[in-house]
Amino acid sequence: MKRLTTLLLVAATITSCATLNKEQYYEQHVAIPKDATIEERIELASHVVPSPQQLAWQKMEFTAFLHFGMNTFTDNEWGSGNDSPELFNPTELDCEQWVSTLKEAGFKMVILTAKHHDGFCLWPTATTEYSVKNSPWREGRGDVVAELREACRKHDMKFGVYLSPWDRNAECYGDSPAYNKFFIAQLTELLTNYGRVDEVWFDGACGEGPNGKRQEYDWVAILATIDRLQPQAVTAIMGDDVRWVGNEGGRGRTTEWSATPFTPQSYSHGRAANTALGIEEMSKDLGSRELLARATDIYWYPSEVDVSIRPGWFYHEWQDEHVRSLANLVDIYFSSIGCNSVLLLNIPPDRRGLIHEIDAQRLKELSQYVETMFAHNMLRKGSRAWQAKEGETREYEVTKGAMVNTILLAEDISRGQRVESFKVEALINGEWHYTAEGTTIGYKRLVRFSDCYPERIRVTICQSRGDANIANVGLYYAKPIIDGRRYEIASDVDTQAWSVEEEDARMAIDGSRETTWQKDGLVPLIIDMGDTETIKGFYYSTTSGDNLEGTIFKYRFKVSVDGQSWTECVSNGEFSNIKNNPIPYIVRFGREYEARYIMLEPLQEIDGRMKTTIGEIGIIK
Ligand code: FUL
Repeated sequence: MKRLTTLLLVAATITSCATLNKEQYYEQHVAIPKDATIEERIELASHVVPSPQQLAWQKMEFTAFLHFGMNTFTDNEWGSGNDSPELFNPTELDCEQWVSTLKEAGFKMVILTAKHHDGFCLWPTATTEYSVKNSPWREGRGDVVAELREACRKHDMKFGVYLSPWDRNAECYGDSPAYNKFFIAQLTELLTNYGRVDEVWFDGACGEGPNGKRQEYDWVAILATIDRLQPQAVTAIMGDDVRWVGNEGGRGRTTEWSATPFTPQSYSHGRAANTALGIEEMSKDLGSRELLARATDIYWYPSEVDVSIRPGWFYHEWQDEHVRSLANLVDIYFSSIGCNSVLLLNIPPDRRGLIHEIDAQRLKELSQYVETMFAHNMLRKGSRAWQAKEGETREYEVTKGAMVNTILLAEDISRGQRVESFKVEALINGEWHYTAEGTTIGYKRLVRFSDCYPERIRVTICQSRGDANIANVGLYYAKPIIDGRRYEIASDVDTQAWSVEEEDARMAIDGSRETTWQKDGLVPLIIDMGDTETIKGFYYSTTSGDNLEGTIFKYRFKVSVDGQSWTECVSNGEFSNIKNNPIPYIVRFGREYEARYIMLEPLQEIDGRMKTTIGEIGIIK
């Protein structure tokens, strides 16, 4: 881990066994001289390597997130910070059940939301009264962080903490120096009182404090605290070791460069440097030659795919039937671990304080699937190191009669990431057939292709930044999984009989979020349900596509029996986190309303644009 304070170029000279040439490597960062040619830039990029902490982190591959806290009990995704600590009361909390379930499923580390945006602390902190110590759970003497830490020690599981920088409860939030002090005090408690911590996760969400001012975080001091107290820990997202992949849907990039000009956002010049290059976390291209030609710095800043096993990050009972299917989780596995990323899969404990049976069962299925898939490498001598020149091909013998459909390729990233494209051919009945191709490899790349019975396989490194250091080639069979499930929510009242003023608004009530109603401006949608209904809530989905323009963030929901006088329903008025996680949102009012007419009135779009998009809207009875 290299922090701002030590962000000077650290060059390690090591000997490359195959060539005996001395090569210069740059741990975690290299500055590109202004007048460097493109060849020199590529050479530098290919010699940026991970820090030992980053390498150890990458090797874990499979890590777990545990979102648990006040939201578990209030059914929220983002709490307001005003919910009473009295509400936090898991009846059967058992961290050993969490850790043993996750351990059996093959996870190497767990990261707990020690504090989410609502500010409620899962440990009895001295910094605020808003914590477990004022809850009825264990009569105020409980400490979730300590219990989880102990379970991790017992089951030899690595442990990490999520500490939300955004805090909707702290009065000093927005008073930047005061809050930075408060936040560092919380971090210090977590990093001193609970033994070893291997990852510290700071998400990027940020709001205004009660004083209306935006909080300016002192990242230099925050990261220095980690460096001082837990130097082996990697810092994620608003840290400089681990980069957010750019979405919360489990989608990695097929071209994923760990050596990237993307500057960590926690560096004071981070945003400006990225804007100058026209890149952000979501950008498709974070490492091409074209980007290197314009870059000033290259970082080893590998990607982490964080995604929840359920639609939301926190446990909500209604989502029990929407736990991701095995097929979906396997796709996520291929698109994260199989795309040069670490997978951080969220499994939110429920109100009992247990990992729910459905989630536990799905994890079991996933680990069995992965275990079966990788049980037999059908290719001989794949783990023999191969220093491949650009254009070079290597042939491998395949186990006789084996049916295969997946290739695994791995680079020795301790010597940088270099492969830009590769292809795979299979010898079937004495003839070579094109089988698969890809761009980057990095730590690990998995590519699926149609089932076949090859006698031999040949891999060609088509384009590379210098010699590629191939550490492993494997050939496997991934069993197909039949799964036709799609995630839609159906309205509790049949929408066929509903009427809307404009014909295109039917798109918002046709039972599919693939079809959307879109308007310029923040335009309310009024629906006449035909009959008066007693309703308990509603749901809203934005489009299921990638362009989220018009997605509503803040809203008012109103009902009327005569279409003249309207009542605003009780709700928190925001589809929290919808920008990052654009799933259908269910809003429950906590009481009933009589309604014939309903109105969803947008107040703010996710990026402040004057546009409204409704993929689907429906009623909960
Ligand atoms: C986001 C948060 O807003 C979500 O609630 C969740 O914690 C996710 C992992 O990070 O930024």
